[in-house]
Amino acid sequence: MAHLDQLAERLRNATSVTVLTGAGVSAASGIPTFRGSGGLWRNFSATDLATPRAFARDPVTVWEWYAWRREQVASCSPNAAHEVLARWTQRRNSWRVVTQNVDDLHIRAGTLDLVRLHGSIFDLRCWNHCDASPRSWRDDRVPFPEMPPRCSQCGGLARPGVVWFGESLDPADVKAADALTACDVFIAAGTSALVYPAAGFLLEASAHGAFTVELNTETTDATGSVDLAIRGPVEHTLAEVDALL
Ligand code: BJW
Repeated sequence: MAHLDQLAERLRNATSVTVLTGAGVSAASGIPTFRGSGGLWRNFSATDLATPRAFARDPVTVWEWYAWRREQVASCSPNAAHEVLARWTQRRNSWRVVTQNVDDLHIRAGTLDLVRLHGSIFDLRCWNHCDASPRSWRDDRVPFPEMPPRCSQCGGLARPGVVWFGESLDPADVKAADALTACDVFIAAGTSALVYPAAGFLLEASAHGAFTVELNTETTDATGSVDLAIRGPVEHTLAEVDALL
């Protein structure tokens, strides 16, 4: 309780708050995390499938994985963590959320001005970068009428509109997230803090003088460097802290 009071006190005195979210925030909604025990799919490591190389080698298997995840996300609802964060962004201009999650649960909860570092599972892109198609387009049909889905302009393969390992994030998203590290309180919620550049934002916030917080069920590489680490399910922690504000 002392930790929750400490966080609530910091938040009450804060003008700007940035919350970086990861897969743990959607876990209570029923979406598996990447590196947890439920994060494996068939005989593959989830992170092995999230690469351009995997797609080039076997687009059907990669698309089956994404189609399965799209179905899962479509049947899930936002949980208390998404709802609290959405309310914070609605009530306070400078309280913002930056997410690594490709699901749309922050959006469905009503989060304003969300920065989506790793794209959206409901966006598609042309694998051949054809000139006729936009950079990405939304297609939330679940299931797809044909598998694998195709680019409607050139008829070639479409790919998921997400950021895979080895790919650059959208510079505008990185710039936006970077700017949000200059804040009073920076919270890393439900992320293993292993994947860059997202994992670096916590240290950047600390360098800017932010009070840094980790909300996680487990210890991570970031635990030793934050000002306050609160163990426990983020959906409970955020609901309890919100009630103290
Ligand atoms: C709970 C909970 C509950 C559970 N409550 N908690 C600098 C240094 C080293 C390496 C690099 C670097 N810069 C770039 C790299 C390479 C690479 C990288 O970071 N590799 C590391 C693994 C070392 N980064 C990239 O390639 C990035 N691109 C880039 O930087 O381009 C320039 C460049 C390229 C190459 C070389 C150098 C520069 C792109 C990264 C894209 C990541 N994409 C994915 C897939 C997205 C699509 C998809 O979803 O399919 O994004 S990988 C996957 O990991 C996904 C996630 O967003 C991301 C982060 O995972 P997250 O959210 O942290 O989830 P988990 O599962 O890891 O953790 C969940 C946590 O929740 C756990 O801690 C649980 O305990 C906790 N939890 N339930 C609270 N209820």
